[in-house]
Amino acid sequence: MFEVEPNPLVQMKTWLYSSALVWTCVCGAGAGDLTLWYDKPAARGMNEALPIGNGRFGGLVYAEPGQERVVLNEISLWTGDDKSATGSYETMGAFQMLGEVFVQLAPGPGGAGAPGAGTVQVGSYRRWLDLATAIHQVRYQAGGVTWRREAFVSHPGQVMVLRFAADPLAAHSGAVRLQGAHGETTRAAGNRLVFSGALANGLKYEAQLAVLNDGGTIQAGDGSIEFKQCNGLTVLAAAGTDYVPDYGRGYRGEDPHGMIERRLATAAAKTYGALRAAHAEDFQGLFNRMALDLGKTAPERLALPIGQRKVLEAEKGGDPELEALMVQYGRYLMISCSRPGGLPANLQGLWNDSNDPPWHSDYHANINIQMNYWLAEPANLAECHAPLFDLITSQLEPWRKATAQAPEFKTTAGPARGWAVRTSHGIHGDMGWQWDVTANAWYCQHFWWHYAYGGDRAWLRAVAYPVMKEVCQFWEARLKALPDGQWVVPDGWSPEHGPHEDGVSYCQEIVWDLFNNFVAASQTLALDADFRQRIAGLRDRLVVPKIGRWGQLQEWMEDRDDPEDHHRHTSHLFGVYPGQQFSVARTPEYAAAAKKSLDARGPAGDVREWSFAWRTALYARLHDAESAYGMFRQLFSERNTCLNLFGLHPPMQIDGNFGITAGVCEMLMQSHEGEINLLPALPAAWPSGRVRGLRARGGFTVDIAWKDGKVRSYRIASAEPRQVKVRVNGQIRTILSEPE
Ligand code: FUC
Repeated sequence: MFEVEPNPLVQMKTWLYSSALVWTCVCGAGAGDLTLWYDKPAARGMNEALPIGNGRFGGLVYAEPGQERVVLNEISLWTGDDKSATGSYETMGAFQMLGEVFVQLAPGPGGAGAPGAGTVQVGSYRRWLDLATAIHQVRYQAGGVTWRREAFVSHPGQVMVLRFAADPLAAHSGAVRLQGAHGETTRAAGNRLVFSGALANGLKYEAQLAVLNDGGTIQAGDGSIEFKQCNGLTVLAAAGTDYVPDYGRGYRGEDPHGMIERRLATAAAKTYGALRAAHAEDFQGLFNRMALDLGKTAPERLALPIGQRKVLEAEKGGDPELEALMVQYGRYLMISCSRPGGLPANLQGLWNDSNDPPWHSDYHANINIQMNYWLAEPANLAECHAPLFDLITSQLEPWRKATAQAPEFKTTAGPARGWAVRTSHGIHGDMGWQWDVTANAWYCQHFWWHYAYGGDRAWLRAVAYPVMKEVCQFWEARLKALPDGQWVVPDGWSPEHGPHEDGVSYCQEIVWDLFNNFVAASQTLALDADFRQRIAGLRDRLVVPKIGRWGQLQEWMEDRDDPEDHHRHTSHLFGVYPGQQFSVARTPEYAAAAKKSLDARGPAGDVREWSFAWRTALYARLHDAESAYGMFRQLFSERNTCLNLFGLHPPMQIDGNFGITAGVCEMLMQSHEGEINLLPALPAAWPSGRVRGLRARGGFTVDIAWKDGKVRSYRIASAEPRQVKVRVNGQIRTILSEPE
């Protein structure tokens, strides 16, 4: 722990030294700052219901008085198969909804906490999601009783848990129903409800509920479980499919039935308190690694429901606790929809109430899936990155076949070597729409990052390196030489913008990034010296984007950028972020040109929620703190986020939620230039604050406390003490990191 100025902030010192303890208190006691709360039930599911999940099994909770309704999702419930790897968007698979649970509570008094048909008045209604515990709660009064509910999805237990209770103790009567989204018949037996089925691609799936009552009685009805005069009720849900990430097995494994039975039986043998405690402990093991304080919000503002705070924040700012909450929401969502052993977050994360969602709720390779994972390493959730690597490696075989068959990739030497991917893909080797030809190289950036931040050499050698090498081989064969000896990516495309042609900046920058990272990887592992040299040579002769006639970073080789073009993509700025080819320190003229281009894109026009997240990160890399903050604030506007704070790209899209967390991490700390730069883009709106637990490349954990816009103390820790360069208030220091 380093004091920048001796002494003054004893408080901050305490905070940094005993950070775990202090933050437990802050998060626990002041749960208001990490709570999304509402005074009305959710009306429109994707926009208003609150998301819960354990990385694989998810729910959208409506919290209606008199009825709980939860949309169920299972992350591997996908249509599609590799016969559709032809590039037809229509035949590509789509992420499916699993079903819904309804728990209807009969109207009181003495019956339950429901309004019925106007028979019981409901008062003091409140529903909320506490990001610190990952537990959704509902509370309201009816018939002189306070009715309470809780809901969460346990990762250790692999079950969803819905709890119904009342204070003082009161009787619950009603019925639990389970409804599949594909016309299944639900069977009821004992305290269980179950439906199962198979999609047209043969994917088998099943969902089950177990109803556990405290007192009273329960009875299986016609596709429902009826409960009478129970003091409380716990509903457990489990679901699964027979999907396995293995092309060799046709992506099919064991029928999920046995596993679901085991999970429900294990959970049913535990008390509600034990399930809840195990869930919170597991979730907090990830969530509490990073804490953020951007300043205090006025109590009047803090007292408002999140919807009103969001409107005020968009209009006039001034709610730093909501801003910190938005950053932490990205982390909450990542932990809830992307865990080791599962599939990665798709366009809607894990939440979907349709069998025909926009863009199939697929994996979009030209910005969206990558943006989903920008936060994983810097926001200290490296484990959550794993599903992305597993999905990519599980698709390589069908992608190789499709690449070899594609006329686009035929060379005089025969079919292409390696693999490429189209703009959209599913989980069964299926792909749709156009080839996004440099997406293979962009995917490799994530493999490299995971090593660069975490330092696991064995993983680099066994998993990342072979993937990166194969993509380098693809590009070595595909690049085209210009008469002057420079190399271009032939026939590329700046996503969804302009013509297909050679030397598009987006493509040049992504391939540069791949080659640069590959050189570092092969040096680290001391492998393939000759190949490394060839790749380094190609990297150094790749056409570098030019600075154009109005001082902009050109999007194409020809200087045709229009300063009035407000397109949503900022693809040609990849080299600033998430790449690192251009930076303020190393290539100031390119940084200035990138800023020209970015300013011209502007906040209006053809912009989406994810555009603002990307622009926040870009301005942060360009050290333009106020513009970065301006872009971040846009996320609170009605056009960019829903009431439940999901990114709004109708009905919702999750990339902006993840991207904005990454963008703010870049505002607070950067580590791409061989140094750890503290507060490179701190806006005036955050004069004092603290962050604990950011991750920097090289395996460092970074805590910073600042006041009056200046770093006051910081701590850099790593597994082994190591020398590290730190830029503090503009000055470079070399320090020894502290043990973790
Ligand atoms: C990209 C974007 C769209 C949308 C889609 C899912 O193609 O251009 O805005 O986010 O992905």
